[in-house]
Amino acid sequence: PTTIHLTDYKQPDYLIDETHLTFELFEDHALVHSRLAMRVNADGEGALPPLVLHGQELMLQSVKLDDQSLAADAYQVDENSLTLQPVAREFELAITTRIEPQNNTALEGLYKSGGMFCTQCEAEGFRKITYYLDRPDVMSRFTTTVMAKRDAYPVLLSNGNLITSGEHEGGRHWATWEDPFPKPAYLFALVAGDLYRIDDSFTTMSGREVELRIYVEPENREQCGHAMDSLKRSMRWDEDVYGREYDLDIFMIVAVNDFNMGAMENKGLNIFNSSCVLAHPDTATDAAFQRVEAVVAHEYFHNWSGNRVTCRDWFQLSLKEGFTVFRDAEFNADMNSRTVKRIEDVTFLRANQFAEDAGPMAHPVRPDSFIEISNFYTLTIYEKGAEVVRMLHTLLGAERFRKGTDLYFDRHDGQAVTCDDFIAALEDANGVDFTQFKRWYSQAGTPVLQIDSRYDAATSTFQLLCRQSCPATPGQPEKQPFVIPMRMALLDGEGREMPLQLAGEDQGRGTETVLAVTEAEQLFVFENVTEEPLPSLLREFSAPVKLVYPYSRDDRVFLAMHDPDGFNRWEAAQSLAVDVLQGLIQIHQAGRPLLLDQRLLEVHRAVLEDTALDAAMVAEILRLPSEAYLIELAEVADVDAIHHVREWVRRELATGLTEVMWTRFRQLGDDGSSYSADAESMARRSLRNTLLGYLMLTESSESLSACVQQFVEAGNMTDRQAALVALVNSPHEQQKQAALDEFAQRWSDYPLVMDQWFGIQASSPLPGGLERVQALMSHAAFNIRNPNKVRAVIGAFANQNLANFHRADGEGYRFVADQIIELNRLNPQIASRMLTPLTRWRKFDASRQALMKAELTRILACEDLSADVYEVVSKSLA
Ligand code: B3K
Ligand code: ZN
Repeated sequence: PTTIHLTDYKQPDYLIDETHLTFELFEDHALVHSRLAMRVNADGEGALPPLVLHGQELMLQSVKLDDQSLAADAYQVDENSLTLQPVAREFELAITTRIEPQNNTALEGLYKSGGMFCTQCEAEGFRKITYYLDRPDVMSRFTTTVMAKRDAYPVLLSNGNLITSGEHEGGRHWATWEDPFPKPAYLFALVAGDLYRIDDSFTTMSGREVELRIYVEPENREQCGHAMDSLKRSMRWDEDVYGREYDLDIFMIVAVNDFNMGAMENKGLNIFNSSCVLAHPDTATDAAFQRVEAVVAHEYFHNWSGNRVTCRDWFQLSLKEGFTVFRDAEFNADMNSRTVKRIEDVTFLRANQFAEDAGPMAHPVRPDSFIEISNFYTLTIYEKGAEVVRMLHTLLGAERFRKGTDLYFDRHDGQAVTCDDFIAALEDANGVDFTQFKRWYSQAGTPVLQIDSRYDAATSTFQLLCRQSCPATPGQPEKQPFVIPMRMALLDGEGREMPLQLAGEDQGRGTETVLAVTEAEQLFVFENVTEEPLPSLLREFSAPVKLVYPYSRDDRVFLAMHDPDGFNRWEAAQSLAVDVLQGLIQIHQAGRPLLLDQRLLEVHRAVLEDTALDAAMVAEILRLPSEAYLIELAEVADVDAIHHVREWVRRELATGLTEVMWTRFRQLGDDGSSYSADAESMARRSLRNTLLGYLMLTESSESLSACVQQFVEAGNMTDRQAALVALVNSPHEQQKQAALDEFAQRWSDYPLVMDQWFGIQASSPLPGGLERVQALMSHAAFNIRNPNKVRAVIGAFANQNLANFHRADGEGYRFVADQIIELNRLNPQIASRMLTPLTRWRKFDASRQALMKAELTRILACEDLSADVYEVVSKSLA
C-alpha cells in the first residue's frame, strides 16, 4: 500500500466536460457504457501527457477514442488504472465495463441492498463502476440512463431531473436523468428498485416549487413523516441563516438497509441508511428521531457546503464535513435546546475525539498524508473540524461570520477548493488575519489550557495566567501555540456575573467576554474587581481543549448550583463527578472502603428538586461521566476499577435519593398513547427514563413492577426500550428473559428494532457478555454482511461494553479480532471501523496491552489485508 501526500497535489492533466452513462442492470452483472467529452487541462501546444484513468475491480469490455475502437495494445490496464495516449487536445472517450453488483459486499460502487440496486461513491467508489478521473477536482455534467427489468425495478433514479423514459421489449424499461450542475464523480448516484414514494413539496425563498420525494420499501411507508418534516425545516433554516436556496426542481431521499455509514449527499439524490430515515413512535426511540433530523439536515446542508462548493482533494475533507457538522449542530440547537445540544456534542467529543487525538491514528483536521482515504472519515475531520469552524464563528460573531460565508459561496460556487480558501473568504470579508488560527488545521492533538488566578484585594485586580501546550502526536513532536477563544465570566459570591474591565482597555467588556489566548503563556488582568470572584471559564466549551483550573470541590458545587450559564452549570457538576470518581477509583485500587462525597449527592438532589430547570439538563447532570471518558482521562486506565466504582456511585445515588427520584419520576408522568417528538416531551422522557434506570438499582419490588409495567404498557418505543434496558441490566433473570423474548417476537419483522434488541444485549455490562454476544451472532436475524447488525452487535460490544470487552483473559479482544479478519474479506471499511477499540491499547495495563497488541499482530499477519485494515493496524503498532 502506498502513502499519498498533500504536498504531492497536482492539477489533473485532463478534464471531463460531459459524462454520459448508460447502465444495463441484470441479476448477475451490469454493463456500464460511458461517453466522456474530455480535453487537456493546459494551454498552449505542448505534447499531450498520457491519460491515466482510475478503475478497480472492473472487467473492461471496450475502449473507443473519437469513435475508433482501440486495439488492446493501444492502452494499458492494471489493477488500479487504464492508461492511453490521446492524440488531440479535445476528444471523446467511450468505455464499456462489466461489473457484478450482486457480489459487491464492500458496499462501495454499485451494489445490491436487498432487492434494489444502489450506489455509494464517496470517496473513491466511482472507480469501481467505470474508468474515470475519480478525483473531486474533476467536475463534469452528468447524463445517466438506467435500464432494468420493469417488474423488479419499477423505480429508476439518478441525479438531477428526469428527462425521458421508455419501454424496451422483454419487460425492460429505462429512464434518463440529467444533472445540470457540474459535479465530481463522488456525488454520482443511481437507484433501481421496487420502492414506495412519499411526496411533498417546498416553496423556496424566491418562490420556486421543489418536489420532495422519499423512497422506501413499501412496508416502511408509514415511517417517513419525521424525515420529510426535518427536510423542510432544514431547507427553510438554510435560507434563513445562510441565505442558501435549493437549486434543482426535485430533491430525493432513498432509504437502503445495507449502508456503510449514515447517509450520502449525492446531488439531488441522497441515499440514506434506513436507520437515518425511518422513524415512527412505535418503532423508533427519541434518539433515533434526533438522529434522523440531524442526518437529514446534514446531508441537505451539503448541497451548498460540499456540492456547490466542493473539495479540491481529500485532504480538504473537513472543508465540507467540519463546516456541515457545525451547520447541522446549529440547526439542531435552533430547533431544540441549545444548551442540551452543546452538552451532548461536548460529551461525545471529549470521550471519543480526544481519545483519537491521543492515539496512534491522531491526525490534523487537514491531514498531511493517508494510505486509505476511507480511514479519514474520522471524529477529527468531522467533530473537531466542526469545533474549528465554531471557533471562527465565536471569534467573528454571527454577523461577520455570515459575511464570510456569503463571500465563500459566492467566490467559489462551482469550484473545488481548499480549507485555505475557506479561511481566506472569512478573512477578506472582514479584514482579519487568521494566519495563526490556521494551526488548528495543521497541528494534531488536544491542547491543554492551564489557567491559574490571583486576586489582589488591595488593587482590586484579578489575574488570569493562561498557559497552553499540546502533546506530541505521530509525526509532530513540537507544536506552536494555537489561537484559543476562551469565553468567560467572573462570578461574585452570589453567583452574579461581575463587570469585566481588562487592564489597558478603555471600554469594559460587559459581563461575559471571549479572550483570545494566542501565546504559550499569557496574562489577563481584570481591574475594578470589588471582591474575589470565581471564574466561569471556557463557557459553551468555546475551544476543543482540556481546561485545567484549580477548582476545589466546593467551587464546583457552587458553579453547579449558581453559574448563570447553563452549559457551565452542567460542566461543573460533571467535573465534580469526575473528581469524585477519580478519587474513589484510587481508594478502590488501594483496597480501602468507598465512601461517597455527599456534595455530589446534594448537587444531584438540588437539580432533581429544581423543577424550573430543563428536564433534559437534569438528565444530563444525573448521567455520570461515561466509562469511556474516564478511560480517556486516565493515564493508565483500570477498566475494572472504573466500572466497579461508577456502578457503585450510581447505586449510592439511587439509594440516597430514592425518595426524590420517585417523586420526580411520578410527577413527570408517562405519555400514555400520545407521543410527540418535540424537545420538551423528549426532555421529559429522557429524565423519567434516567430515573427509572436509577430506581431499578435499588432492587425494590416497587421499581421492578414499575419497570415491567412500563415495558408492557409503553405507548412508544423510547419508554419501552428504556424499560428493556433496565431489565436487561438487572439481576431479575425471569423478567429479563420474558421481556427479551416478547420483544424479539413482536418486532422480528423490523430490522431496525431488532438492531436495538441486539445492541441492548451486546452492551450489557453484566458478567458473561462475550458468551451472550457469541450467541447473538448465531441468531437468525444477525447477518455479518449488514453493517447495522455489525455495529449493533460487534460495535456495541467493543465500544460500549468495556468491562466485558476488556476481560482479563483477552477473549474479548480475540473475538473482535476474529470478526475483523472475517470483515476484512467482506467489507474493509466496516472492518477498519471495528478496529478502533483495539488501537487504544496504550491506555491499559501491561497485560492487556500485550493481549491487544497480539491480536493486532495476528490481524497484520493475515493474507490479503485491505488497505483500510492495513493502515490502521500498522499505524497502531508503530
Ligand atoms: N459524505 C458522506 C460520507 C462518505 C463516507 C465514505 N466512506 C456522508 C456525510 O458526511 O454526509
Ligand atoms: Zn457530511
